[in-house]
Amino acid sequence: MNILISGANGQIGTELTMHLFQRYGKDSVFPTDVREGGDGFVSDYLDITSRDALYEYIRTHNITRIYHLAAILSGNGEKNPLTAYHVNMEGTLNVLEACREFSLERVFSPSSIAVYGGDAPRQNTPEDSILKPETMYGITKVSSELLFDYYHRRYGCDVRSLRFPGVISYKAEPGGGSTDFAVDIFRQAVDQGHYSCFVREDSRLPFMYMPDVIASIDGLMDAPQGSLRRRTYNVTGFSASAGDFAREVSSLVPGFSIEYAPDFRQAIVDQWPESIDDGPARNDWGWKAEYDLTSLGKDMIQHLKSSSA
Ligand code: AKB
Repeated sequence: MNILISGANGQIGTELTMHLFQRYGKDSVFPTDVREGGDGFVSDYLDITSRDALYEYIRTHNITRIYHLAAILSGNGEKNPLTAYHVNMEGTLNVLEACREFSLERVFSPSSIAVYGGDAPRQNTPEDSILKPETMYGITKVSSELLFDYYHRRYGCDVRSLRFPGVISYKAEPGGGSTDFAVDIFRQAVDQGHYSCFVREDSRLPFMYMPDVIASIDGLMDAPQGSLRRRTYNVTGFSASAGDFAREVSSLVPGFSIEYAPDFRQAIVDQWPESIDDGPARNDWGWKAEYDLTSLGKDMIQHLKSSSA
């Protein structure tokens, strides 16, 4: 198997690349991105919005599987809606067309809680709720989910997706999402002892720690086709408010202080569920998160302190 990763230098890509190196061997994994960077590896330049460039790369490296992570997230998407539309929609369509044309064995691409809008229930939200997002990012993610269903139904493409909540990790920084406060708070606590939070204290959202994110991707991608009853599954770890994070950080970093200065991202998170139902993922392929806020908090602070020492 030869694996292409798009968006390999991003928050999930950085850790997924290292994980897939270990699992499948470095010679079988091809990290790509349009950005410089990459922690522990060098990515090839690949603009996923160019179908010609993608096809050329697939032919050259005999790619058989794609993890398509490249996307503009919710916060940056509201600053540049047309760029978000272009990157997210063209990228997804090119990957799906590649899956069909090259008969790829399997494709993974993340979706997001951003598919929900204010009309969906905010507690324990199931997959098949009303999906009327108000951000460009959310609109592209709903459209991508529908395209995954279409390519599977019409062409038999094995495309799989997970609706992630806010993702928390200490290695690569998140890139312009509205849940980034839950990462920034740990980083700023260790660096400055203070954090100015861009959402209100009572803003409560679902989250997942990176080891669980990687485990969920493996779990879905390893699941036998026959066990899957849908293309896109909700997955979640725990739900917490900005105030819960602040209390957790205070217990780990003496003297930590926080102020709340909501900006445009407040309106985005106000549309998103406080918790989501991941029952179908548990039932169909045995998904179960390991980390909660307490175990994640300890691990984050320990790693951030040792890397800043
Ligand atoms: C964002 O905040 O945009 C992302 C997401 C929830 O998909 N972290």
